Formats: sequence, C-alpha cells, structure tokens
Amino acid sequence: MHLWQNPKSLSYRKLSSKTLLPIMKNNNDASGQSAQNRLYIKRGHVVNHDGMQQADVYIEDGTIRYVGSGADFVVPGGCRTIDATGKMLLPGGIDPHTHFQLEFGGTVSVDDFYQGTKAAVAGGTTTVIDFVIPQKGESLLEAYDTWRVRADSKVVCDYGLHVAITWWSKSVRDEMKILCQERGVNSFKCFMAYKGLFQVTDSELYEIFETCKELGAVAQVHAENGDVIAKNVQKLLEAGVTGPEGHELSRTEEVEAEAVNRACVIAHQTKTPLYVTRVTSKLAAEQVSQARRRGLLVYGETLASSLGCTLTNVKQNVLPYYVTSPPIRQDPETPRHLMKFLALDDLQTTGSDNCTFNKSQKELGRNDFSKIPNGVNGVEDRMSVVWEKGVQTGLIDPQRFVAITSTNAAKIFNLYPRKGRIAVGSDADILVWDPKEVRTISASTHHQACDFNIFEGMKCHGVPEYVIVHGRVCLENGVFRVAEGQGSFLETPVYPPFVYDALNGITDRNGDDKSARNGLQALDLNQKHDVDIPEPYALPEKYVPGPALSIVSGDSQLSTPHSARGHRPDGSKNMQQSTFSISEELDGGDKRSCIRVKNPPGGKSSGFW
Ligand code: URQ
Ligand code: ZN
Repeated sequence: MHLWQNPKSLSYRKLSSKTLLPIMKNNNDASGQSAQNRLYIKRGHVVNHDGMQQADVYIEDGTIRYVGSGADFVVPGGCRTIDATGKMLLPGGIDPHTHFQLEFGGTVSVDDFYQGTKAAVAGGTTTVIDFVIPQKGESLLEAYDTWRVRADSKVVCDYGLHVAITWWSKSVRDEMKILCQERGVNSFKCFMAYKGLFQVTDSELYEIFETCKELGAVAQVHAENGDVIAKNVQKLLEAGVTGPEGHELSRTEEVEAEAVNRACVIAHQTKTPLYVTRVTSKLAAEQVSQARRRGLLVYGETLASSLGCTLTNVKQNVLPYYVTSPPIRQDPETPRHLMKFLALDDLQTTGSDNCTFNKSQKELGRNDFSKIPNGVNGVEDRMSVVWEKGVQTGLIDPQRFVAITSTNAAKIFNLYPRKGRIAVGSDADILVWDPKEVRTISASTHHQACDFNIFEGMKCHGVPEYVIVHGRVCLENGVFRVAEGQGSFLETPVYPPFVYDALNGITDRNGDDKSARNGLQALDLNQKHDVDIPEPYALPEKYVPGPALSIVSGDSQLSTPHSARGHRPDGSKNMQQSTFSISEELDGGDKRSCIRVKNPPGGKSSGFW
C-alpha cells in the first residue's frame, strides 16, 4: 500500500477507459461544511463555454441538481439561498499548470498545497493540476507518492497531477503505464530546456511521445531550445552580463518558437496529441497556430503572466522577481496578441505556472542571473487578469472566457463535464462573478505566500463575489471558509475523448465540429488598430428567465433533471406531482440511493422513502 493510500483518503475503484467522470471521495469531510449541503442560487446569468442563460441553480451534496427558470422547482427546506441578480454564474476556474512546494534552483517554491490552493480559491480557481517533477534517475512512482503525501492533507480544492519525464529508460516507460492505468495520470511533460537538469533529447522526445500515444495520454512540452540557452548563458556571463536582464537575453522569442515548432513536428511524426505549455510570445504562438491550421492536433496554453505583464517598464532592481521560463516578454504588444490567439482558438487554455519565490530567494542569483530561481505568481490573479485583458477589452465574450479558463482544460485532461460546466450532474464548483466590480492586485492583499506580485497595482474588472467549491461557500464577500484537506485528488482517465476522438477524425463528445468557432470573434491578427472590436460584453438589463439549460448530452451517468418530471407532456404543470430530487450515485450505477420528497402538495416530507 502506498504512503498516501490510507483508508482515510480514497477508495480507488478501477477506472474503465470509458469512465468519464473522476471518482471523488464523499462530501462529508472534516470541514464542517457538510451541514450546509443544499444551496439555491437564484436569478444568475449562467455562462458555459457554449451558451449563456439566465437561470436558477440548485445544489445538493456538492453536485448540481437543477438548472432552470425556477418556475418548476420548489426550494426544499434547510436550503440556503443566494440572490445572484445582476451577476454571472461561471464554472470554477481550472488552472492546468501549478508548481506548489517545488524544489527548484536550490530552494523550494513558497506556496505549498494549502497556501497555493487557498490562493486559487480566492481568485476563483476551484481545480488545479500540479506537476510531479522527478529528479533525473528518480522513480516516477516514488516521486508521485511524494507529491500525493504533500498534497492530499493540504489542498482546499480538488487537484490533479501531470508527471514530468526528466530522463528516459525502459523503467520510465513501464512506470508511465502504471501511472496511467493505476494512479489516475493521463499527461506527461517533457522539458526541452534546463539542460542537465530536466532536458531530454529529440530522440527521447520521439520515444516518450510514442509511449504517450500508446497509453492514450497527452504529451506536454516546455518548449525552449535548452542547448542554445546554455550557450547563450555561458557567453553572456563571460561577457560580464550577470544581471537579471541576462535571463531574457539568453532565451529570446525565436529560441522558444524554434522548440515549439520542433515539438509539433516530432508529435506529428509520432501521431501524438501535443499540449504546448506556457506559450509566452507572438512568434511561439504563431508556431502553434500554423501547426493547428495544417491539421496537427496541437493545443496551446498561455499564462496570466504573459497576458498581464511585459518587461517594458520593469525597473532593474525588481527584474529578478519577474524571472520565469520562458520569459515574460519585452514587446508591449505581446499580451494583446496572445489574447487574440485565444480568441481565435489558436490557443486554448490559460494557466498560471504559479511557482513563487520570495525576494530573498530570488537574490540567490544576485551575481549570476542563471541562479535566480525561475517562477512567478498567478494562481490567484489569473481569472481577473484574463477577464480584464479579454472580456473587458472586447476581444472575447464570457463564453470564451469560460472556455479558456476552465472548460478547455477540463476537456483536454478528461475532467469534463464533471468539471468545467454548470449543468445537472456536474460538480458544484461555481463562481458568482461580478463583471463590474474592480479590484487592485497587490502583494499586500493577495493570499499567495510570496512577498511580491508581478501584477502589483493592476486594476482588473471581474471579481468573484462568492466561490463555491463542491457546493460549499468557501469565499463570500472576501470572507474565507476553507479547511486543509477538504479538496480531493482527481483521477484524470486516459483517452480524453476531446483529444483522442479528434485524433481519429471524430468530432468531440458534444458533437461540436472540431473546427467550430462558436463564440469566437473573427479578428484580423495583423490589423494594428482594431476598428471593429465590439463593446465589452454587458449583462442584459432585464431578467428574463429562459428554459432549463440543456443537460449534458448523452451521459447516462448524470442525474436526470426533475424539471422534466414537473410537467405533463402537454407542458401543463402537474399539481399532484411532488417536487423531488434524485440523489443518484454519479458513478453510473443505475440504483437510486434515495428519492427525497420535499414539501409535497400534502405538506412536509418525512425525508427519504
Ligand atoms: O519551468 C517550469 O515550468 C517550472 C520549473 C517553473 N518555473 C518556471 O519558470 N516556469
Ligand atoms: Zn511550469
């Protein structure tokens, strides 16, 4: 039995490759929140990646049980109600790229799994995917156990794990198979940089990608040319350039773009779906765009740091605090270009790569920029930064915001529709989002553990008024209610349909045409001064509830909506019909654990029957 597999944590049931929905531990945990297991959010503007609808949402035992106009729903007793009039309801953010408590550069990143996930929740992110990074020569399974022990007792929201492949051998290949088939891992990252530390060769990349394809896993890359960087660092230091400006000089945009293209070619040669992490420059984003447009199955991620910052006006004395790889760029146009690539679906996801170090730790590179620990904050700031740079500028609408901050990551890493959607049967990870509220980002108020914030002073529209995690109100008007360990490890099953169906030329699970550009603006990438950018999206003035939202299609594992039962076929309301919810086991069992009858026409219910 592994370190973390004590009875308290999780009972793993073998995941069939068909199982879409990760298995979660029950919700009656230590946080004391299970008493409040019913929540009704009324009159909100529900936004999913593929539609917006004014509707009420009912949550019970951490799962969404009803989405609809409310006309056919009687709020059960003991239920808390939140009035979301004038606010949006968004799926909780999913950050596919964090590094909590990472040993790196001779030190350890200061956000651990408690502080880091607490900061995530504070900013509206309710699921994170962190990286197991074994040292060269270290067993992947042992490294995985180490991360589980660090995380399971601390996380305040659900989390998954990618695994980095920092060296290559038959034993690594064998352990990848175990990780996929028995540990709930479905993605592996290769570093093309950090020569001598994490970097692998092209032929190793080729074989690792082949193994990912055989396992139904997603191959990821950190794309920079590590050999060129090593030479540049040596040359800069020898020329006496030891300050932090040497970091970006040693790894310019073309050093990133070359590696992105090389990774796309190797993935195409091995017919492996590829996820390019943290694209930071226009040149690199163009490589992803061109690869996708020539039919390669490549997904691109960019970061809050690249969307919200440039080095243009950063003073020399604070430059070390902005050191991350690939670098935050000099070009002031970069944030807008990257947001346009997201608007055009040339890039699909936004992450944070939250790997925070305090100023004192960054001083380790005082006399040699290559010794500055790489990494910056972002896990708490991402949602507001993306809203400000995307929706507030008119480049994307709220649906696209949901896609790039939540749904696309859920689909690529096979957490959808349990995560990344507001629909019956999905986890109740929901934000009551105020698009008009403005907040100023600052290290003096953030929840990240670091003593510096790269977005210091940035004003952002778009603030979570409530953050609901598994049906628990964890953040309410700035007041936090979280408990260490209330989150769970999320198994990410192999063969994500969104990826592997597409690889086999099938449209994705929802029947969306892979090339569908729903909700996207038709922007001209090269037009310098966009003249026809629409006004920023604004909520309709009048509240006109629409019909119930479409239920997640085709998955019998999700509970059926009661509203369908509240009316006769001719649509008239059946007044004899009691209003009830079915608490069905979401793992697809056809048994009904209970039918709760609430306030039937004859009076109070006795509870279950
Ligand atoms: O490179 C990574 O992803 C890790 C080591 C975090 N640091 C960074 O600069 N991105
Ligand atoms: Zn990273």
